[in-house]
Amino acid sequence: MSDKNEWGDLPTALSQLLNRRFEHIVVFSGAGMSADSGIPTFRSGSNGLWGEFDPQQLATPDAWQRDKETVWGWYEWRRGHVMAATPNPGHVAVARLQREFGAQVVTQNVDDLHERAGVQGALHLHGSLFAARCDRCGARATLNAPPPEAQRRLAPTTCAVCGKGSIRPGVVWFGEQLDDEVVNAAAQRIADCDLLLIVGTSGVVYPAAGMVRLAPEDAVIVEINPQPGDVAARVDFRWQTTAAAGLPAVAARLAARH
Ligand code: BV8
Repeated sequence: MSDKNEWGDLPTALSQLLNRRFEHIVVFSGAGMSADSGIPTFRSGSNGLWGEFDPQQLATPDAWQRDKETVWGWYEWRRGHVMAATPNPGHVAVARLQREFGAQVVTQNVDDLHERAGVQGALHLHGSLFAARCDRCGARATLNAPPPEAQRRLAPTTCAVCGKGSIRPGVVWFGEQLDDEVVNAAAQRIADCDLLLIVGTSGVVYPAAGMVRLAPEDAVIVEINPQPGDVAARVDFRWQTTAAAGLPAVAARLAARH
């Protein structure tokens, strides 16, 4: 059952759930948020020249120690792919939720599509493809444009500060700790929310996935995902749709209420 109205085919039950004023909206996004922008998700997307690798094998300190050039080639391909992509209507809707209702973003994603759609202050639990640092002294490094064509193996640059380390991606690899400050700020946001939109995550990567449990008992929790994930929170409504279709409808519904 859905209301045919200006907010698309929002299911009636969800429309009723959203029929109130929310003061603290949080969008918790995963790789599915960017799927409609052509960015492969972590568990089901194509992996280009690195097809023989499971992304989880490449996104580790061991892979970096074992074969920096393969790992760096992969990250630079991904960075170029994101730069060539554009924010999808889901990203645009999240920026509208922030502009009109002060919504905040906590994301597991390492792309900058939320920011390019206009979102400010998104917390990146797993870092960013657009940050880089020395793997030895930790000095931040600025990145030049990635190579125009994917390079299966690409030598990382040597750190200009210590002259010994290699410049690595500014992301959190499997087996690495998340940044405490980012985690604490994200936890506070979710603990204060009255509407939590969980978008495009399989909910399998911890500790990020477990953070949705911090939402208050009386918060409304909505999952937007074509295949419902394993989200750790109690969910009031699972909408089996894409981020690009679901989020604009939710934003329009909330705008009609406010
Ligand atoms: C930690 C950055 C502790 C890198 C990422 C053994 C050793 C060490 C740790 C562990 C271990 N075993 C388990 C762990 C914990 C591990 C973990 O959780 N593993 C999982 C796989 C079991 N976690 C960690 O290692 C974390 N650190 O625990 O440290 C510690 C303690 C002491 C000392 C040292 C350490 C660090 C985890 C961070 C990993 N880095 N990214 C990079 O990107 O290269 S995680 C990576 O997965 C991405 O960030 C991605 O966002 C994230 C989560 O995946 P999802 O976002 O959910 O994406 P996924 O593909 O899974 O799902 C996509 C979803 O979208 C699907 O549900 C799909 O249906 C949906 N979808 C598809 N299309 C659409 C859509 N939705 C909407 N619209 C659409 N159109």
